[in-house]
Amino acid sequence: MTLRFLAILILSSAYSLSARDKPNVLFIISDDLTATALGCYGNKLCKTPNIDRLATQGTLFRRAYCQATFCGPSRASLMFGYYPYASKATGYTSGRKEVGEDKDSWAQHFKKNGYHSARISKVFHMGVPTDIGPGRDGADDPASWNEAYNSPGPESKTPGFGETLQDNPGGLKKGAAGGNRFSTVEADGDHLVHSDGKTAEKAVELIHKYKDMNKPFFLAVGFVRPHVPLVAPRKYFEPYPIDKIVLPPKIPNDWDDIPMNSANRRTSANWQMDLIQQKKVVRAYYASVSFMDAMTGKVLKALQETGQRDNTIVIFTSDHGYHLGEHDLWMKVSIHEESAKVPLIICVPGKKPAVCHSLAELIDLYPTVSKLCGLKIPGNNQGKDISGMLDDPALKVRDAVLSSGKGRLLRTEKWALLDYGKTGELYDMEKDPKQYNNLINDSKYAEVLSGMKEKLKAKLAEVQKNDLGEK
Ligand SMILES: [Ca+2]
Repeated sequence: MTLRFLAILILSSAYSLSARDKPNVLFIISDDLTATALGCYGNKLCKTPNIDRLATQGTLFRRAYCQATFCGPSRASLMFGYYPYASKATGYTSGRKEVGEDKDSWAQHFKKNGYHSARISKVFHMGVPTDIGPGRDGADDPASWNEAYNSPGPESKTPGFGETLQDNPGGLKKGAAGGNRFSTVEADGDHLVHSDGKTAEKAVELIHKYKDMNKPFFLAVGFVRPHVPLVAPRKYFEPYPIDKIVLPPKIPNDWDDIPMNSANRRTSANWQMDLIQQKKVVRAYYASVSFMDAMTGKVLKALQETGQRDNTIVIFTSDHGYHLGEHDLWMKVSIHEESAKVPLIICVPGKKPAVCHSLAELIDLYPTVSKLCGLKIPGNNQGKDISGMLDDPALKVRDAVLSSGKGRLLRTEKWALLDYGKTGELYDMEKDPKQYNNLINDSKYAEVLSGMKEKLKAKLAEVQKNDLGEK
């Protein structure tokens, strides 16, 4: 062996060692999952043992918010690191055409910096069930990945006991109707019948394959449940008989101070859902969440079994929250608390488990995980590095969070301003966390209101000023 060859051998093994020394990243994103359905956020009925266990191993963020309360724009925002107000990525899009070819997505940033990047199922936007049925790419961004897989599933056509719970008075129409609505199927067969079952198995396969790879991985795993249709193997429905389901309280005159012109119209009345149908929706939602939790458990188990748990950062979240009957509201798009808040767990090997009450945004994931892996944070990224909160959960990086949907939400620790232009809602989140008492027309709070409006105006101006070009 010549000296020159020996030198190359030593150098190349040193190089691969330093690349392999970086932690892997496993990013798990559920679809339409509200924090209120998870045990680790206080739900006493819905069974989520795997996510709850992950929460005890990492940092659980109790005040994390999405930047848009529906799929496409929220995912484009968190994957590219721009507010929808800045990128204008607000529709059925990955965000790529809006931000341009010269900007790197979060996954692409890792791919360009020595990581093997892979996607399974819905990470950028996909229509559920329209893209999931045939297993299409949806609004994917191919430049983000070294490899990508879709997980087709039969959705509302899954064999089993199906029902349509929305716009079906008296349940006269039998079976689960297709489309984006409250249809449910207590499905025959095992997890592999379903998109999320296939997603979990593919993730397990890749995690085993990556064990001996000479570079770290960035693996993004997208589960589509509990997005409608609410379809899961039958056994996941069994812990939730109808008489165990408790709906949020029906408050008399709750809607008297919610502006009719702006709020979400997805109400029990507009969708003609009686009390039993409402409870059946919650039951099927919980079954879907428990199924998704079990699939999450399979992926985490593979990480453990291959000995990679100790060098992998695990992130679990959802693209936005969801209403399960609060104010008689359902689904997303609303900017009330249950719809704008997201579950967020970041688990970094070697860091102490914690619960963090400081404000955080999904847009912060890109810079934070870059920092944790020793990668440069792109200068034009609009998220903030919140990695310091993992060492000190009392640390505050943001004094307010910004979200959007039907209107704009500015949320500080104490106040929530839901702004619809000419109308709005103002809540004292310390005294009224369920948002029953809109203070916007109460003269006692005029000063608070003008302060929050100024703050929102300044924040919007700040994020819109960024032309995405600053480096
Ligand atoms: Ca979604």
